[in-house]
Amino acid sequence: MSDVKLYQIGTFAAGNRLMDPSLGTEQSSAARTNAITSGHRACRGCGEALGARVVLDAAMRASEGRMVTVNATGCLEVFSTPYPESSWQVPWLHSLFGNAAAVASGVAAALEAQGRDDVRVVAQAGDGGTVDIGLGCVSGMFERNDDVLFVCYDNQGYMNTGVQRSAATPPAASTANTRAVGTRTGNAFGTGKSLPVIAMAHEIPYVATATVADLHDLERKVTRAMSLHGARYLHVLVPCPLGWGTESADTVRVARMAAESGMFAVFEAEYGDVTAVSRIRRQVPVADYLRTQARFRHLFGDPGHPEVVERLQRQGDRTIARYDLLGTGER
Ligand SMILES: Cc1ncc(C[n+]2csc(CCOP(=O)(O)OP(=O)(O)O)c2C)c(N)n1
Ligand code: SF4
Repeated sequence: MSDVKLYQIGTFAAGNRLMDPSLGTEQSSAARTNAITSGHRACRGCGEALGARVVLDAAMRASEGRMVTVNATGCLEVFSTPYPESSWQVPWLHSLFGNAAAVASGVAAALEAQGRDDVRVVAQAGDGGTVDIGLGCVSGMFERNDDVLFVCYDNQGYMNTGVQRSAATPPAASTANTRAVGTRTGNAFGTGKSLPVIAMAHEIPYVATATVADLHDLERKVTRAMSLHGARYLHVLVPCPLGWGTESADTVRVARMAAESGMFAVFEAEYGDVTAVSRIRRQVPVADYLRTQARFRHLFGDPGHPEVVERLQRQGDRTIARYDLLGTGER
């Protein structure tokens, strides 16, 4: 007889229920909230699925399950709700691609009109639905200080529709509409925008960034955001194996390298001022981070584009200095 292997794949999986609770992971605790169930159709190793699960589980715990989620069109919506199924265990509304913030503001206003202050509102969208088509609605929500936590899952492109560039796509990345062909080196430098910085400019109560490499940090930031009222913004870096050309098993490692190379700053801000940063423990050369991803492959061919890699290294160095990520105090 062959050995029976038990895998820890989710709270209610048979393997987890048969194990002694003291041996199980936190995920296997029956008391753990479970906002999104397994069985959805995200790609293997999808950072967005991992990020959304951790964010919504933490929000569910913080609100004791009394919450409404508004979800923009994008991968997260598509892979979690193939009609007539749904993976969501929380009240969940699908908005248009660009108006999740406006719909969430409407839900918050309706709750206020009903005199309900016990139900919290969380909006979520990809980077396209946040930094591009959603920007006006997001900015309006910030400006009015509506009582909504808006979460952007930043996979640095329009993944749902076939990996097109967004304003969060890094320079030199090859995407469906910034192809690296011939002398072209992918997405142009000097384009795009930082939504966390734009959110801070609105001086809203809370802005934070995080990655799926540090799930405790992500949970803590959701809990902090849920303890506050008014407009709050959380920007989570979520590697996309399909769009980035990374190995499915490397999602967490790639997210960690993004932070440790300075290509993604992890910090918190309140009312427009940075209040905390996650220091880089072991700095990683930007080239090592880029090499993990096929979307930057053209930079390392023969002859490759060492001048572009150097420019990206300078960008990482600037971010490290701006947020003092090495703790040297040099800005
Ligand atoms: C007005 C409008 N234009 C285009 C689309 C098609 N569309 C659906 S999702 C999407 C891209 C989503 O990208 P993003 O928000 O970054 O989320 P991701 O899929 O990467 O998670 C696009 C272009 C649409 N639904 N509505
Ligand atoms: S395309 Fe990317 S974001 Fe979409 S489900 Fe696959 S891994 Fe996740």
